[in-house]
Amino acid sequence: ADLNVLNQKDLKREIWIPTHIADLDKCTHLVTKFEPELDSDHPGFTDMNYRARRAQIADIAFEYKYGQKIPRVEYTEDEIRTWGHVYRHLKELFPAYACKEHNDIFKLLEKECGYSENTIPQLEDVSNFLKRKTGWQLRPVAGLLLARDFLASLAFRTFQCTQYIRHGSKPDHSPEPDCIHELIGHVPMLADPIFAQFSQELGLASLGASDEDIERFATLYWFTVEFGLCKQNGDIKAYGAGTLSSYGELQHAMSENPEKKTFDPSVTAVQQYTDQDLQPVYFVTESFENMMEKMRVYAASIVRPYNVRYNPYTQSIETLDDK
Ligand code: NLE
Ligand code: FE2
Repeated sequence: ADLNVLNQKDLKREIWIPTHIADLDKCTHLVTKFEPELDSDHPGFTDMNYRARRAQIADIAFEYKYGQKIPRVEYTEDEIRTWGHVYRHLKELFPAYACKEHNDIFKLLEKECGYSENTIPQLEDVSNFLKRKTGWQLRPVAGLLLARDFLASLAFRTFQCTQYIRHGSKPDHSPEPDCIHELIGHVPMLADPIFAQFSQELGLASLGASDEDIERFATLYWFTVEFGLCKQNGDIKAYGAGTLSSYGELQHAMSENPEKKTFDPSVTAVQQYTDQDLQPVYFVTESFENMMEKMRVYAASIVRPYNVRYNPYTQSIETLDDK
């Protein structure tokens, strides 16, 4: 048994991990899924203007290097109309359905960061807002990333953030991320100190993990950061970005239809999920602190060749061999 553990440790030591925040320039491997170019079910598949626009915005991400300012996008009237439509619908639902943290920070974003129905905020401005609040920052990404790359960026308090917007013909729900999802779903939560910490720890736990464990961490990410629900004053509220950026999904999640289970990392990590459509199952947590405690216990049970910690002064990962 000892020999097995040793072999496993040696093997995993060979998994490359980013050790400085600039290494995230190399963590940009895309998964080609749900793209308008390739997926005939995508609402933009037959819309050549939309596809050209997506390619144009993707180029910003392909050229981006750590430390640069995120180039601004001048959004078209059509794009702003789509944004405004979703924004209005979501804003009507947030007071009753979003968690307190999201509601509070959303108001702050309207006050301090130019969020409104008529303006799609620029990633550079939002990134600077996040830096001030929790030390998180954004970097532009062209689409869905490999789970290993995406999770690794979280370890550096860096969120890989799409900049294009969903097709205007299907605003209520999108299976792929877009700037509505990132800016309205993720950004408010990343500005909350506890949630910011939770998200980074999930990223740190993933560094150097086996492919099987990456799959489990990605599933945990899915049922927390993307689609998590929490209890607040006896009511169930949404904190997951996938739910908070889709008025179709938010109404669905709050209805009696989907199944709601108690968050438990060892159960949640292996729950099947769909990334195509509305979720049939959600996990509910008592509090973010509680969720973070449970995740720490789970992460400590994973076999890795080393422990890691983040050094915020050098923006580097330090590996600790005393595991
Ligand atoms: N379903 C979400 C939305 O429509 O905003 C996006 C989820 C991305 C994982
Ligand atoms: Fe997301």
